[in-house]
Order: sequence, then structure tokens, then C-alpha cells
Amino acid sequence: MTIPELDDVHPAWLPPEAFRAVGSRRTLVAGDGTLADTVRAEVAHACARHGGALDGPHDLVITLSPQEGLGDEDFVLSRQDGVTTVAAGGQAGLLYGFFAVVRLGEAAFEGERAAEHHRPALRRRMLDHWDNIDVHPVMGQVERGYAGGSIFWRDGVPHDDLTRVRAYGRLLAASGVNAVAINNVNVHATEARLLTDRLGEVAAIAGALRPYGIRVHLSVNFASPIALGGLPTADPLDAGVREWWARTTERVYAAIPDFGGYVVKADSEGQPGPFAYGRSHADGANTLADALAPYEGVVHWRAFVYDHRQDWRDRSTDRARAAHDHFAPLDGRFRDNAILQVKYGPMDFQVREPVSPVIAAMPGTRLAVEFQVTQEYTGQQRHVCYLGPLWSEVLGFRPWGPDGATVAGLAVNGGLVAVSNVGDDPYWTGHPLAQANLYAFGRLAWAPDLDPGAVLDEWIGLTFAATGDREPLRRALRELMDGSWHTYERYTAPLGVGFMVRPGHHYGPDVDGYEYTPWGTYHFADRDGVGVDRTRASGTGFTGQYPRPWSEVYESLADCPDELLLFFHHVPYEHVLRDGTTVIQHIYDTHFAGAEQAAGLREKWEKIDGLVAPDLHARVRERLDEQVRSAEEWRDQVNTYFLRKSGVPDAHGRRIH
Ligand code: GCW
Repeated sequence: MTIPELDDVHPAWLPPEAFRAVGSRRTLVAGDGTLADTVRAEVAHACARHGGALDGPHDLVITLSPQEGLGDEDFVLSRQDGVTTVAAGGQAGLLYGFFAVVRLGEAAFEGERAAEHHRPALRRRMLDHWDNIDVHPVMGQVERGYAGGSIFWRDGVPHDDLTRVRAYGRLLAASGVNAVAINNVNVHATEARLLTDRLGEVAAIAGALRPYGIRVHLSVNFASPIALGGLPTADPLDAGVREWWARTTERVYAAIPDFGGYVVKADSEGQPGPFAYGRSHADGANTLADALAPYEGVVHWRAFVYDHRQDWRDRSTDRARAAHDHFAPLDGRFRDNAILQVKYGPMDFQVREPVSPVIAAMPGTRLAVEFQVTQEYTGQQRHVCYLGPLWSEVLGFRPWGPDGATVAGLAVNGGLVAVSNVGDDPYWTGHPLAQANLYAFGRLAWAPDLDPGAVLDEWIGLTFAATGDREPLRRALRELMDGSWHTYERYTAPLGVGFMVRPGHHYGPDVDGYEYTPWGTYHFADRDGVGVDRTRASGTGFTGQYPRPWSEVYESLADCPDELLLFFHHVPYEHVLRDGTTVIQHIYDTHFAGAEQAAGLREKWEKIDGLVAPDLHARVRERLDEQVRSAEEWRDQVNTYFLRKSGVPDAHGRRIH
């Protein structure tokens, strides 16, 4: 086992300097197995650099200590009589305990520390890659990827050196992620074959990630029995189809004994699914679940099912309703190893959406919540947009009000999943500051109640560990990144209405871009007002998909939170918000403010010059230039559009075109 460090790639949150505290101590690692070997190799590597050792009187003991109540990934951290101890429930706990000590740095070796039991809140913490083997003519190689090509494949074949994949696994393990689905949920012909004759490629990737405790999952095409098996049907209740999935899955496990399972996007945006055979999504998911069950594999079945060929004239269809309409009636009918994977909002990864009502509607089903680390709708890794605060809000949301469970609590048995933002870019994520989103996802999946600001501090502390006095840098980056989600929200679609992006690639403003399309994403602006009436009283009835109190809160114009006003209500431009401004004035004000704040981000970054590596500084500066330009374009298009529609002038007489 060697440590996968790369010279030509940014070390992200694991620069050599981050290991100084551990690497300058004497450490004992006790335990056998792949992950124990990884920890030993990590410690040896850090010691070689920083002068510590793996023998002698110990400062740090990392040991297996299986006991009642301590899960495989759990560890107990303590410090007594000058010795810091990580006592792990299983091998994975050794790894997570080791990285916890790395995160603490010198603090892990100071004073006394009463025993703290660390355990992940969610058992599966997974990243989904939307990577293709081939380069797609429109999407490029990675669908919605903003960081270059795939880290797994190049020119139609796997990278022959998988060091980068191993290094990725290492970064993920240090943030708490334990599963990766390696290919796009839109499974095209070439990628479908990863399940059969190209399985060796999956096995090689699994081999590269295994030393860091990461299991590999595969997106599969529901019609595989036809396309790959030559069967006449993919009907999930057909005996031949069930047999095909069983045999195919058996071969997968023969090649990859710790394979995680399948991810399926069915009957969604043109992907095949059970509807073609008059079967339900439970029938579809259960057939794959049954094939996986003998090996303790799981199927992640996505709930992103809606009519993408809607007639915009049809006001009775509401895309927001679709997932609940399709899936809530199926509660209790999914196998135990079928996990329903639900996007956090009812639409599609917008900068602001209410939490999906599906999450509260299926107590008899294992649920995973899906986030989008890749910034499809939040600036495509050209804009700084730290998403920790958004995720934290979603995870802490209580569908039944203050006394009920949180979203994180409801996802305990399914897990947290996110679309990865990583590619073969030297900074991993295109925008170097977008690394913070990847890190924050892992940390929040492990501990959803962490403060996203503290997670940001952690990320800064590790990533810039080599900076002498980190305090000025920490302060500057906190200022720049903490509020960047709200800044992005201000200059884009207002008050939760969503979209207004250019169709297809989804970058930049186009207020009516989706208005008369089949995609179901409308804002209904006219000369009098804007917003989508989703009430039971006069609209699509979507508010009725929530339990109380939210079904009442969202229904009521008076109680609906302002930031979601236009998601739930169609209101006149003169409607007055809680702060006393009208909707139209709010649109102008936030767009002027948002663009100004974007310019402020660039100024803040200029002050950081000299505190971070020059190449990184230049890369971020270049992206900030584009963010400032784009934010102005958003401001001008949105403001001009609404001035023209409404005829209401800006109360402050600012320039609107
Ligand atoms: O947000 C949309 C994207 C599609 C994506 C789809 C999904 C992979 O625009 O590119 O397809 O969501 O989540 O399936």
C-alpha cells in the first residue's frame, strides 16, 4: 500500500502539512485487514515526512476495539496520561478515527480528552458520478460536469493509471464518504455494458477505492435485459427477466465481492422503465432488489419521475407534484434493500425550493435524499456558491413541525447522496473553492447537525495548512464563501420561483427560456404579477402533499415564507413582503444588491493575493471575473424583464435597461 499523492494535482484538503501533528508523533496502529493497512501506511507516510515513528512509547494509539454498541465505522476518541487513543468498532472506524485526528491537528495531542463516541448519522454517504465512458456530443463526457473529463475514463477506455481514483478515494474517506456510483444515471449504450462485458473496468475502479473504505455502485439501464441480454422484454415481473438480473448480478459479485449495488433512473427524461409494461416502480425496483439481496446489495431507485413532455397550455399538470403522485401510493411496497432516492426539492436542484414532500410521505420505505454538489443550477463552478448552508437547512427541516423528525432523521436508513463535482481538472473541481462543497457534503452526511460555517473553517484549516498565520486567510475566506449561496440567490430567479436559466446548458439568465416549453418549469409572469399558484384553494393543490403544519403554512399567503412565495403563490407585483417592500421592488433591490455583492467577492479575493498559491489565486480570480460579469447580466435581464412586464419603475431610480 502506497499513499496516492500526485504532483500535478492540487492536494485539496490533504496537503502534506495537514499531517504534521500526526506525523511528528509516535503512533501504534493495532489491527489487521485492508483498512488497518491503509491507516498504517498513512501514518508511516506522515512520519517519514514529519519525523515521527510507528514504534517506541506512543503518543497516539489507533486500535481495533470491537464492543457492544460500537459499529464498524464508529470510534471512541480520548486522551489520557499523554496518550491519545482511537478505539474503533471495526476497520472503517480506524480510518475515520485516523482522519478525525488529522482534522484536529495539534489539538488532538493537548490536555486531557474525555471519551467521545463518534458515529456517522447516516449509514450510506454516497457520491453519484454522472460520468460517461464516451464523450457525449452535447453534454461532454460528464453530464453537468464543470471540472473537465472523467477521472475514471478517457478516450473510451479506463485511465490506465488509477492513482487519481485512489487519491479521490482518500479525499472522500477523509470527509466521511463511503460509496461512489461511477457512471451517469442516463445510461447510454456503451456505459450499459459496464454491467456485463465491461465489468472488469468496474472491478478495477473498485480495487482503487477499496483501501479507503469506499464501495462502488453502478448505474444500470432498466432495459438491459433487452439491450444486453437479448430478451424480448424488460418486464420486471417476467420470469426470464428476473432470472437475467439474478444471473447478471451473480457475475457482478463474483468479480466484486463488496459491490454496493445499482442506481436506476427509470421512466424519467426518456430513460426506460416499468411503465412500458404497465408495472409500478415498486415492481421495477423490487426485481433488481431481489437480484441484489443474496449479496446484501442495494438498489437506489430514483424518484425523479415527471412528465417532461408536458403541454405548457395545460395548467392542471404540476411537475412539483409528480414524485409524490407517483411514489407516495407505493409506500410499504418496496423491498428492504430498495432505497428510494429523492431529490431534496420537488423540482430540480434549484437555489431555493421547499423540501420535497415525498420525504415525509413514505414511513414504510427506506429513503435517501439527493443533493447536487455539481453546481448545475448554482453557477456551474464558475461562481462561488458554498452550498453547506443550503444542505444544512434541508437536513434540519422538520416536515411535521418543531416536535417532529428532521429530514436527516428520515434518511437515516437510506442515506445521503449527491452528484459529484469532480473531474480531471487539476483542482479536481474546476473552481478551487468548489472543493469546499465536496468536503462539506461528506462532513454533513456524517454529522448533519454540524454548523456549515464550522465545516468551512475546517476545510480552510486543512486545505491551507501550509499558510503560516491562517487567521487572516480564514477570516477572508469565511467572508467570501459563507454568504455566497444567498448572494447567488439574490441575482438569479427571485423568491423561490426557480429556473429562468438558458435552456439546455442551464448557465446564465433567460427569464422566459423555459416558459413555453414541455419541461414543466414556469413562472407565469404577466403584466400584473408572477409566481406559481400551487395552493389547494385555487392552484395545483401541491400544498396538500405536505403534512401539517406546512400544508397550512404554504397554503396561506400570509404565512408562506417570503423566500418561497413565488414557488407557492401567484401574486401581484404590489404584494407586500414581510420587510415592507413590494415584490417588484424586492426583485430590483435584490438584483442590484446581488450583482454588487458579486463584485465585492472579487474585491475580497484581491486582498487574499499573497496568502495562497499564485496559480490558485489566478484561477479563482479568472472565475470571479466571470461571476461578476454573469451576475450583472442576470441583474439586467431580470430587472429589465420585470420592468417591461409590470411598468412599475424602480423606487430608487436606478438604471434599468
Ligand atoms: O437536473 C437534471 C439535469 C439532467 C439530469 C437530471 C437527473 C442526469 O439537467 O442532466 O440527468 O436532472 O437528475 O436525472
